[in-house]
Amino acid sequence: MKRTVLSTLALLGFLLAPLAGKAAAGNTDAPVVCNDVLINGGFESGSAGWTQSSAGGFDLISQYNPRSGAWGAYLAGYDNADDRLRQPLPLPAGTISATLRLWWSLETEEPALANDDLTVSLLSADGTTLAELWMVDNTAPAGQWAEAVIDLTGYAGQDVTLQLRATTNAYDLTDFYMDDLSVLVCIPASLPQRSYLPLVVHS
Ligand SMILES: [Ca+2]
Ligand SMILES: [Ca+2]
Repeated sequence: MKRTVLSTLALLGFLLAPLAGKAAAGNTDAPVVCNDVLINGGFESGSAGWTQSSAGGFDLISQYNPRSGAWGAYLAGYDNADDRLRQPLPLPAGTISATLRLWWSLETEEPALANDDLTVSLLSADGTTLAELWMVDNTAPAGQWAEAVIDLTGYAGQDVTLQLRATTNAYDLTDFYMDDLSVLVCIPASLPQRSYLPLVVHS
């Protein structure tokens, strides 16, 4: 009986030793808080959170072809398009992970060549392009929604603005659609936390 008890204690000690070492090393078990920092990523609150510009003068937030809800982003759909949606992103120094997710779809009259495209970029504070993160052109499969997942962790601590931009050439239309965007940012709970107010859904 005594030998059995000792063996059990030894086994427990063996099992607990790595855990104790891990905790003593710190960080690994530090509390983490994750939030979607993107405002109105589903466009259900109209233009809230977004700055838009369109070479054709179009409202880029549309009820034409949303993936979910009643509203989505509809970029291009005309020749010589240059349509942009922008939103500043809070990516504080110390961010553990930051992940952009978006859903996109396209329709096109282009027969073969890649002439029209949709890009996701980060702009720096002065408006110049800091990084082009992701791109799709008119040769991608049309008529279906697909998800893109983009790692933003490397830009933590910088003053960045997300830009979604569609450009087209002078002939053969392409429509680009986006919806259900999110930017999940995880930071240590010890960092100052932003407050996130519920958005009012516009009618
Ligand atoms: Ca939506
Ligand atoms: Ca075209």
